[in-house]
Order: sequence, then C-alpha cells, then structure tokens
Amino acid sequence: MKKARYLVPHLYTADPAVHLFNGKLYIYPSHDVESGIPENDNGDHFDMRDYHIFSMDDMDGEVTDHGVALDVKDIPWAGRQLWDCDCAHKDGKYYLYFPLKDQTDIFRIGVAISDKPEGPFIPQEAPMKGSYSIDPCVLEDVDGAQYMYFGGLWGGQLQRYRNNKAIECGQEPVNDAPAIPPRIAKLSDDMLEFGEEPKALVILDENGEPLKAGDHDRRFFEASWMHMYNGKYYFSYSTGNTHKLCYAIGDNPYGPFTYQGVILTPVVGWTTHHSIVAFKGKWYLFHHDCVPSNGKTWLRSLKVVEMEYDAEGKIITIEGTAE
Ligand code: FUB
Repeated sequence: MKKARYLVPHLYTADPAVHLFNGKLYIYPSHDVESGIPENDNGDHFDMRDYHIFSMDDMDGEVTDHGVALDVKDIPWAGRQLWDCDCAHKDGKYYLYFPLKDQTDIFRIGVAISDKPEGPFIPQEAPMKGSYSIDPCVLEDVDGAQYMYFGGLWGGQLQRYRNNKAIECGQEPVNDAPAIPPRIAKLSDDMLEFGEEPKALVILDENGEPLKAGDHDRRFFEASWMHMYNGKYYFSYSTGNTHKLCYAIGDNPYGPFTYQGVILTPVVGWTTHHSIVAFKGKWYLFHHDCVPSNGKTWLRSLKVVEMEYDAEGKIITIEGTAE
C-alpha cells in the first residue's frame, strides 16, 4: 500500500493511536464533532464527547466501527473536551488513557478499563493522581514495563507546569530559552497511576543542546508517540503551530533523544497527530487531515499511508498533501 487511504468516511475522527492486539489493528481516535464554538488558540472548538474504537484485519480491508466505547457523561469527574487517547494491554485487561478537562477546566488524564480492546471501557472515579496536560501515549518496553508519554502546549496547558507543579500564568518561553519538554513516567503495576514522578523528555539538537523554545520548526508541541525500530527508541511528535510531525531517536525510554527530521510535512488543517505501527512486515503512519471537511480544522478525518526507513534507519519524509 503506497497510496494514502481515508479510513472512516462516516465519522470525523483524528489523533489515531494504533495497536496490534490479538492479530488485529485497533484504532483509538478522537471523535470530532461540530461544536459551534468559534476556533481559537485554546482549542475550545475541539469539544469532543465520546470515543469510537475501530479495528481492521488487513490494511486494505474493511474498517469495523465498534461503536461508543466511552462517553463523557459516564465519567464522574468530567468537565469538557475528550481529546487524544491511547490504549495499553496488561494481563488480559485493556486500559484506555484519555485527557479531559475537570470541572475547574484543568486537563487531567483519566483511565478506563475493559476486558476487550474495543471496550466498552469503565472509567475510574477520579483522574490519575498528579496528572496534567494532554495526549497520553503508552509504550510497552521490551522488558514489559509500561511508560506513559504526555503533554501539549497552548490549549493543552503544558506551559502552566514546571517540575510537575502548576505555576501562575504559565507562558510558553521564547527565543533561546530551553523548549518545554514532553513528559515521561513509568506506570504503576496496576496501570492506574504514575509509578514515579513524571520526568522531562529532553530533545537535543545536532550539537547536543536541548532544542530552544524559539525553534518552532523543531520543538515539541503535542502528539507524543513512541515506537521501536532496530533496538532504538523513536519519539515522534507534532510541532503544532508549524504543523509538522518530527522525530528524535534515543537508546532507552527516557532518552535523551536527538532530533532527526520531519516525518510528515503539513497537512490540510491546523493540527497534525499520528501513530506509527508495524503490521504484516510493513510500517504505517496513521494520521489525519481536513480534506473531507473542506478544511474545517475541527472536523478531521483519519488516514493511513505506508512509511519507509532508509538504510541508516532514518524515516523517509512523507508529503502531507500526498494522495
Ligand atoms: O484532538 C484534540 C487535540 O488536537 C489533540 O489532543 C491534539 O494532539 C490535537 O490533535
């Protein structure tokens, strides 16, 4: 499969997290809706209320919609805005991690549990202790340890935290100040909490210096994803207001990671968000764009395209507008 393929024509869906469970690919996306809220830098127009989960047996085959797996009205601590989620598996249970604003309009990360990868998922009574910001993604390492990566700037509120504490009037730093890093934390054995204090995931430039806040073409904005290739850890992310998917490589789950380049150039739309997965001997980039909604940035559609590496393990850049 070389041509990009839209996956879910009947629903607007975005931010795909994709995993191979029981021989099938399961897709955990955001479910976009027409909220009627004017577009702003805070992302208020992304007022999503539930998740649908999808599965596919083959990359070219049918995509099954398993229906509503979790609804905001069933989450006891809910305020608003169900954003990008991810799912992890341990000992026969599936754990759906989701960012949601609480009743004070602060993003927290919640967990919901199911016996099946497609749900339905039963949410916990309260968000994960000490959680903040958005876009959780979970990597199961080769030794079975599970790590959560998270964070997102602007509407994702990451700029409001330093050393895991909320600060007054947090702003994104500028110019030569170090960029705000995404966070990593090992999960607890029961998968329901952080098993340690979240740490900064540092992305270094070609000189071994942390990327700078003013380097909007390369600095982390949101949309963490981690995958492994040839024994290395590939951390990929969105640059937000410069609309690229980039990646950095490290030797272990915590890093540091060294910036490598662009995976996907800007798509039609504002946000860009993805996952990378191997299936039946090939690599795929799942992502979204706003072509089917004629450019409405809050009504996005899932796509998949084959992704390739060169002989040195570098990801070959894909054009965001490729058909
Ligand atoms: O879908 C809402 C937000 O938009 C996600 O959490 C971000 O990553 C961006 O795609």
